[in-house]
Amino acid sequence: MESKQFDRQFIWGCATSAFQIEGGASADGRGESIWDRFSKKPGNVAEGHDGDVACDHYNRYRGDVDLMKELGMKAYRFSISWPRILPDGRGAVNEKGLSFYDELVDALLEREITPWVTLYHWDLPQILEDEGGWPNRKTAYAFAEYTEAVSRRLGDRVKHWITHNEPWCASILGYQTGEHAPGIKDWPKALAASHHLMLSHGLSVGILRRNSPDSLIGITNALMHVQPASGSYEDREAYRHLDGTVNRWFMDPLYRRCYPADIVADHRESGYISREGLSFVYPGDMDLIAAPIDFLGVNYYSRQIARSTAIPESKNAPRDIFALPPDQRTDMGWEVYPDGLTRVLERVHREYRPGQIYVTENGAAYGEKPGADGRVPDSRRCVYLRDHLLAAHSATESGVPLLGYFVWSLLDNFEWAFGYTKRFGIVWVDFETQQRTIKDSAYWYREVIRNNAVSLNGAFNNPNRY
Ligand code: IFM
Repeated sequence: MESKQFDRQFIWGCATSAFQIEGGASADGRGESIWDRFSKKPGNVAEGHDGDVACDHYNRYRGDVDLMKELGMKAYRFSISWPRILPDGRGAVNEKGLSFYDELVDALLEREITPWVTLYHWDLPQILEDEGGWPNRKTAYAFAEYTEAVSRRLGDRVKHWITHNEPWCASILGYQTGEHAPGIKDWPKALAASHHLMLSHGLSVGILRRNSPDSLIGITNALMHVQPASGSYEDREAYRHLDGTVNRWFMDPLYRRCYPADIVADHRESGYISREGLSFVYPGDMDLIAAPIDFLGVNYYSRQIARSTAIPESKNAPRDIFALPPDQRTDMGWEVYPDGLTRVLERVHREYRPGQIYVTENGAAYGEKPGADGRVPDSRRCVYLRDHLLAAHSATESGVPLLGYFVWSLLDNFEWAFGYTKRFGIVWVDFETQQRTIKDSAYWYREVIRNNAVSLNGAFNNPNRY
C-alpha cells in the first residue's frame, strides 16, 4: 500500500488545554478564571455547560497518561492553569497547584512522553480581568510573574514551551466579538489586548531562557488560509483585511518587529485607534516581542473565504464578511480543506522563516458515538486526519521545516462557547460516567505513529486491522 514516510525524528503527539479537560474548579486552592465566570452567565455557553468537572482530568490524569502511552504518543501538549498557580493572578504561589503539574510532568516522563507546556490557553485569573484584563498593560507583567513561577519549578524537566495559544482568539474573540470570555465587544480594547498578549510573550521568552536552559521556546498562532471569494476589488479588500487581522497582525510583530501598516491604517480609519497610531505600543515593546524564538506553533483547521458586500467608497463598511462553501463541513460548520494546511505552512516558511514549525493543533469535531459493540466508528475523522497529514507531508517536501504534529484533541472536551456539544477527541468521553473509549481514529493514529508514515488509502472501519 502506498504511503508517505515522515522524517525519523518527526514528533507525533496530541494536545489538550487546562480549562477544557481538568475540572477540579475549586480543588486545592485554584482561583476563579474568566471562563468560570463567563460560562456561569446564562446564554454564554451552549446548554449552560461549564468547566467545573469537564473530563475530570485533575483527578484522572494518571489514567489519561496511560491512555496516551497505549496510543503510542511521543509528546503531549497541555496547558497550565494560571489561576491554579497564582489564584490572585500574581503574588503568592499555590503550592498544590504547582504540584499537580509537577506530578503530571513526571508521569509523562516515566512513560517516555515528552511534555510540551503551553502557559496560556485562555484561562486568565478573573481577579486580573477585574483590574482590566488583557487591555491593561499590567496583565503582561503579571503573566511574566506567572511564567517565572512555573518555569522555576518545571524548567528542569520541561524542555518545550509555548507562551500563548492563539492570541487572536484570546484578544479578538474575547474582547471584540465577545463570543469568548470575558465577553467584551470593544475593538480598541481588543487591539490593546492583542498587543499586551504579544508583549507578555516577549517578556516570558527571556524568563524561560533563564529558568529552563536548553529548552525550545515558541508561540502558537491560529493561522487561517484566507482566499478572496472573487477577483473583485471588494473581495480582494475583504481578503486583505481578514488575512491582515487574523494572520499578519500576530505574525509580523514576531518576525518583523511591527504591526502590518495596512491594518493599522484600517483601524485608524475605523476610529479604533487614535490618529497618532498605536498608543499602547511603548518604546522597546516591539524588540521584546520579536525576541528570537526557536519555533512557531501553527494551529490549522479550515480556510476562510473573504467576501465583501461593502461598496468600496464606504470606508467603514463591514469587511469581515465571509461565507464558507456549503459542502464538506465538520460539526463546527468548518470547511474541510486540507490543501489550506500546505498553503499556510508554505507561506509561513516563505514569508517569516521560522527555524522550526510544529502543527500544534489540527483536528475535527464529529459526533460519532460508541456503538453496541463498543467501537466508535469515526471514519470521517480518520479521513480528515489522513488528508491533513498528507497535506503536512507535502509541505515538508517543498522544504518547510515542519518537525511535528499534535492532533487536537486527545479527549472530547469543553469546546468553549459550544460546551460539550462538539467532540474533537480521538477518545470518546462519557461526561456522565467519565468513561473513556478509544475511537477508531485513535487506533488509526497509533498506526501512523508506529509506522512514522501515512497510507494514502486504507479502510478506517475495521479496528482489527490495527
Ligand atoms: O478547542 C479549541 C482549542 O482550545 C483552540 N484551538 C481550536 C480548538 C477547536 O476549536
